[in-house]
Amino acid sequence: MIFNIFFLGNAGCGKTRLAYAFNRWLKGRGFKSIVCNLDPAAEYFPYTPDFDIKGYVDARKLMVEEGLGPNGAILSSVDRMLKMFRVWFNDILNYDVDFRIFDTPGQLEILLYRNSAISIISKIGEKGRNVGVFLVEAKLVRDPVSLTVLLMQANITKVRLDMPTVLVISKSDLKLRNDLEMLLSNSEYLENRVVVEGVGGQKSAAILLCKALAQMPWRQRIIKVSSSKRSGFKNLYEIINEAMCVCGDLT
Ligand SMILES: Nc1nc2c(ncn2[C@@H]2O[C@H](COP(=O)(O)OP(=O)(O)O)[C@@H](O)[C@H]2O)c(=O)[nH]1
Ligand SMILES: [Mg+2]
Repeated sequence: MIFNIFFLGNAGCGKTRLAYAFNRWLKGRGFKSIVCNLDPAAEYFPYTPDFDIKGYVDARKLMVEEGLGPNGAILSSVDRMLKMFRVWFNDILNYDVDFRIFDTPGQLEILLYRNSAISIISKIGEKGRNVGVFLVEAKLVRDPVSLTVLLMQANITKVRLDMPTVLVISKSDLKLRNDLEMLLSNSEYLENRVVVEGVGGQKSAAILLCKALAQMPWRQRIIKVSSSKRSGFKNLYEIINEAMCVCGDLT
């Protein structure tokens, strides 16, 4: 069985670096693995992907050809990617692999709200098993309200993309909040911190979000990775495997 691993998360959360670093780690363990860039607007890579969608659909070229702005070009690119799916996906299928790592577009909202993007992911899932890795960038979690919003987004992503998804803290070499793991794994604690630390008129709404989160716990141990330090990859590998085998408790 081939695993299709999708690195997901907000722009800058570390998807591209991790795709590269984790791919190398897998290869170092003797697995056959490739990295596929699915971002038609990716400008720069710190590595050369094995497959680059830009060879087929390039948002920058579409801007010129169709007279579109940057966002319009990305949306049009994703629609085009779906139309041409068989053509480019055949390139990926030519690789004999255990793991396909997919680096996804910078803007998470494209995956969440564009039906074409969701169809593409589901079609990829017809050849192998899809698993999502939602990256929570440690630096962004300065306060419990921002974490609440991120966790909500992770849940929305899981629901929308309809695949087993694990939650991972990225850039863990940077200073973390001391109680980050507790905030992530204990929704009552998170809610208490929102009550104590939350500010502004929407605090009561944030508390309601925490209550909703309590109804959809992640039921997994917290995994921390760092692409800079190349740490946490064994744990990431294990939790990805577990997510595929059991659809329940990963604590
Ligand atoms: N300290 C640190 N920085 C990282 C790490 N991974 C990525 N970055 C930095 O975060 C920025 C965005 O990373 P990138 O992988 O391009 O994020 P993406 O937009 O999600 O693909 C870059 O400047 C990276 O150098 C990490 O593990 N540790
Ligand atoms: Mg990227």
